[in-house]
Amino acid sequence: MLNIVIFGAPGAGKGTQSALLKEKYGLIHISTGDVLRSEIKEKTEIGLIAEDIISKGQLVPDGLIIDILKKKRAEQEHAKGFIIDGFPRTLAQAEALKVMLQGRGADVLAVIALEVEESVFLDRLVKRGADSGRSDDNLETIQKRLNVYNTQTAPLIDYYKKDDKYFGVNGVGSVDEIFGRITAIIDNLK
Ligand code: B4P
Repeated sequence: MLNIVIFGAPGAGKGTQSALLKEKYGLIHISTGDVLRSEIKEKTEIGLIAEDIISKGQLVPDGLIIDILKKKRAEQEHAKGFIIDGFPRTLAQAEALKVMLQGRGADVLAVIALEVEESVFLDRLVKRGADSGRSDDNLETIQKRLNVYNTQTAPLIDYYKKDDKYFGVNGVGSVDEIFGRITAIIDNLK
């Protein structure tokens, strides 16, 4: 089973590249950010909890997001593999993912990290905020998200390096150039 985690700071381009990878390799794309935004739109119980947290740039509780991922995976019992985008974001989530996959005799093949300088992703997110109307794409919230990334999510880099699963990719360039860098890594591992 081909399980790829797309990793990176907010606005690194995870969603953009995941959509292309899903097509190329015939995988199921699970974006925890997209799931949460859809829950908010439909005003579900989860959406009501997540709305305020996301607009403040914080992470929703681990238990809630882990349940979402389990549910999404269970819905796709016979999938060839998954592109997991925006998850894990904490060490507890990484451990939960490991256990979830091991239960099916599977593992994460690679964590592909899009490495982008702060000035580049700040610019991208501010531009996206102007079009998307996303409550978390304004400068003040983006700074908070960055702080959350540095304190809670960046420690996962060492976690996956220890397992030789971490692959850093230069996330600056055209979307096609970056896609080429990622597929070169995946094709080499398959
Ligand atoms: P996400 O939806 O994961 O948001 P993101 O990190 O901002 O997006 P991404 O990196 O995918 O950027 P994109 O491709 O769109 O999370 C949102 C929030 O949900 C989190 O802050 C958190 O509150 C919550 N959440 C989600 N998952 C969670 C979890 N596991 N645990 C707890 N909470 C969780 O790219 C950004 C912009 O750049 C786009 O406008 C795009 O067009 C542009 N772009 C992309 N590639 C480009 C390129 N090569 N050149 C120029 N522009 C480019």
